[in-house]
Order: sequence, then C-alpha cells, then structure tokens
Amino acid sequence: MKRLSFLTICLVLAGIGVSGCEQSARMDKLKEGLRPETQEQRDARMAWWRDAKFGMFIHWGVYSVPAGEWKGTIYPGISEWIMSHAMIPIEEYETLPPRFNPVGFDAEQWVQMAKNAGVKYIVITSKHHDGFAMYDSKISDYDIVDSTGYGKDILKALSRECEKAGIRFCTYYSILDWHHRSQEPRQVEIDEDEEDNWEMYGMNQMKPGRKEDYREYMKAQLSEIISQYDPGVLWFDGGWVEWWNYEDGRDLQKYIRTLKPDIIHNNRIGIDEDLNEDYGTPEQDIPPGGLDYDWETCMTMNDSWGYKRSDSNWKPTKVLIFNLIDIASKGGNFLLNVGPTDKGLIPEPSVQRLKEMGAWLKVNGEAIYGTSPWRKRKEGPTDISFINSYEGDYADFVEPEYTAADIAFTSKGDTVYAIFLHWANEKVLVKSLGTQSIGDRRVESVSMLGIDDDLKWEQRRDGLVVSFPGKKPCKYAYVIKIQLRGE
Ligand code: FHN
Repeated sequence: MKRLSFLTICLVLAGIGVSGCEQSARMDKLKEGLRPETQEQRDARMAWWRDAKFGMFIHWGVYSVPAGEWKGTIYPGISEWIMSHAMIPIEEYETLPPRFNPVGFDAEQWVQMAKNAGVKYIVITSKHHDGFAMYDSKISDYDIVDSTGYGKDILKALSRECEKAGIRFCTYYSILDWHHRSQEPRQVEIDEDEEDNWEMYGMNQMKPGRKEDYREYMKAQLSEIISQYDPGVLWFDGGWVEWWNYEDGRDLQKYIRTLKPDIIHNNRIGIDEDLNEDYGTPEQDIPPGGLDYDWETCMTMNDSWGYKRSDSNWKPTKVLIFNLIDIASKGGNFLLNVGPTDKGLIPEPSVQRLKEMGAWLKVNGEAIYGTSPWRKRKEGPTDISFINSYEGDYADFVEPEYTAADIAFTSKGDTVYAIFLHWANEKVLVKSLGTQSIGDRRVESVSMLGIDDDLKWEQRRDGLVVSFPGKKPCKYAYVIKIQLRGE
C-alpha cells in the first residue's frame, strides 16, 4: 500500500473542510500511529472478512497430549487450560512437547475439509496461553520445530495449503504467556472446592522490570508470523491480565499495522474500546439483537476448545447450521472451533458436522456469504435463538417446535433470502414481504435455492404467498430467494 506522508494527509484533511477540532483529533491519532481511515477505506479493508461469514477456529497445541487428563485425573473445563487447572509447574509441562508427534497431520487434507465445509478463513493458535509456538520461532526454542520429535512447522504447511485453496489464513496469539521468563504464577490461596482455581495462571504476574523484555519478544514473534505466513487476521487473546494496559495494546496495534497496514485484528489486543479495534468477539454466545459494529461469534462444537478425550457434548449439526443462519441474519461472522488430537487428526464428530454444514452451504451459501441483515431479522413465533442459547447437556436436548412460519432473513442488494426453519408441505405466507410491510416495493421473482422448477407465488397486502416445491433440496433449513424491484 502506498504510504502518504504526514504532511500530505494534513493538507488533504485541511482541503476537505474537516473542522478544526475533528482535524486535530485525527492528527493526534495519526501521530500516535493509529489507523487514520475513512469509512470507505475501512469498508474496503474489511470487505473480505465481512463477506466470508464462516471461519474455522483451530485450537491446537501440546495440550492435546494430556487431552484434559493429568496424572490419572480428568480435570473439568477446557483442555488447553490443563496447565492451569492441574497447576502444572513449567518444568513438568515442558515434558509434553517431546511427546507431541502428530504424524497423522495432513495440511492438504485439513484445508480440503475446511473448504468442503464452506469455510472461508481459518484462524489457528500460533501460541496459546501455555506459550508454546506452533511454528518455527527463531527467538525461542519452545516451539514445534525445536522441541518436538515431529520437528515440522505446521503453520507453514497450513498457510501454503490455504493459499492454494483460496482460504484466508489467520492466526491466534495469546498475550498471556505461562512459559515466558518474564511472567510467573500468582500466589493465591487454593480453594479445594473450586474446580479450576484459574487465577493462579489466568491472572499471572509480570516480574518486576521484565515487561519490556516480553513486549520485545511478542513483537519479534508477531513479526515472524506476519512475514512468514501473511495472516489476514491477528486474533489476540489473554490481554485481560493486570499487567497489560491500554498503552501496551496501543503500542502493539501500531506495531502490527506498521508491518502490515491492511491487517485486521480482533478486539482483545487491549482493554479499551478507544483502541479502535476491528471487530468484537462474543464467545460461545450470539448477541440477541446483533451488534452495531463488526463482530464474530466464536464457538466450540463440544465444550472444550482444545482436544479433550472425555468431552462428548457435541452440538447437533442442526444447532450449528441454525447458529450460522442466526448470526448471518444479524450481520456477524461465525468462527467454529475444532480441536485436533496429538496425532494430528480432527475428531470424527467435528469432521461429520463440518461435512454436513458444507452440504447445506453448497445449496444455500448464496443466502449466507456476502449478505447483510435485512430490515427484519426474523418472523414467526419460535425464535431461532431458542436453539442457540441452550447451555446444558446435548444428550437431554429437546428441540423447540419450529413451524413453517418461523423464518430468518438475510439480504444482498435487492434480493431477500427468507430462510425457513421448517419444511412446509403446502403454501407459506411471508408476512414481512406483503405490500403492507414493504410498501411500493414489488416482488419480481421467487425461487428456492437448490430447486430448478418455478414456484407459484402471489404478493398480497398481508404477505407473500409461496407454494413450496414437492421435494426438499437439502436438510435442516430451506431458502426462498426473493427478487424485489421499486424504491
Ligand atoms: O482462555 C481462552 C480459551 O482457551 C480460548 O482460547 C478462548 C477462545 O475464544 N479464548 C479464551 C477465553 O476467552
């Protein structure tokens, strides 16, 4: 990207009549190295990410060796936190990398699986809280190439395959680091009744006078990651610790933006919204009304992010597809997680679900990718969120009774996608598309994605009446595509 000089930008801002006050605020940002973007520039930078809608999160590290179990005890909670849950000292945890040998890892196969699932970007843990790097870091030996028997750089292999497959490669990076020499566990009283006593590691401490050392280390690793794998997104995490502050976040933001001006990063680089981060990251949650800024829900398919042998609380495929529809109707992205095993295999229940999502998206992807929320998010008595807000054991899951009146909407220009959450054996009425609701706008054509035959339809005052075809084009949810005309 061509870089404008500071003087040029001052002259341009003066020329387009920005008020003195606004101008000086923008100048301040410029001087600080924050991104001085117009809305158009931001839209252009964010375009691929907004259109993508569906991404795959990969939590993979040496924690997949114990897979949630330490010295015969199965620890509750997420497996990538085993070091914290089992309060494992660094030297003991360091025995894991030599045991990590993912001989079954096949980058091409993983990326093909993601592609067939309809995934448009992949975000993989380059370094999680345990501090272990999943690529060949030159400034540390605590990485997959230098410390494991496997000895190969999986980020390199995956980023190459992603490039070939047209999938954006992105990386997760934890600010919190349980292995780095600068940090140490917090001395907290252990509560035997508490399940995880997470504060000891989760709110670890920076040793006096060591922060600069660590900031340099992070920058060096991020520079390696950016220059070697060219990630579209840097997905930060773990910046909640007391020793990481606004200034640190801002400094890191400036650094990565200097290295790659069009980089996108999530909102966990710091703790202050003023940092003008690129998007929000609701975790295991779909905001009821969406958010009024860019956002992405990240979610597990079972309960743990990293591979956990004992975790079989898998969400049904239908829940995952309904999540994707719900999120798209509210203008967000869905980042769905897989936790590969220490042998380099993606667990079969995840593979199965991704395959089914891919089959659904192959027919209905047009109603998801590149769409925006329509003027109405949904109609019908049973909210799609009922299925999404379930927090219990999926063995006891009772699905709400959806009917053909339950519809979610997305849109693209003059096209509206009415996504039916239930099959209709007869005529349906889409109330939101009656002339009473959309005024002068007229329906021009109506079809069902995945069905070639014309559908019978009639636009009335009280709604659009559509006759469903005789056969289903797919499972789970069915999309009626409506072309509108008129102002
Ligand atoms: O502590 C992590 C957790 O292990 C996982 O990586 C998730 C993913 O969003 N983020 C943190 C918790 O917010």
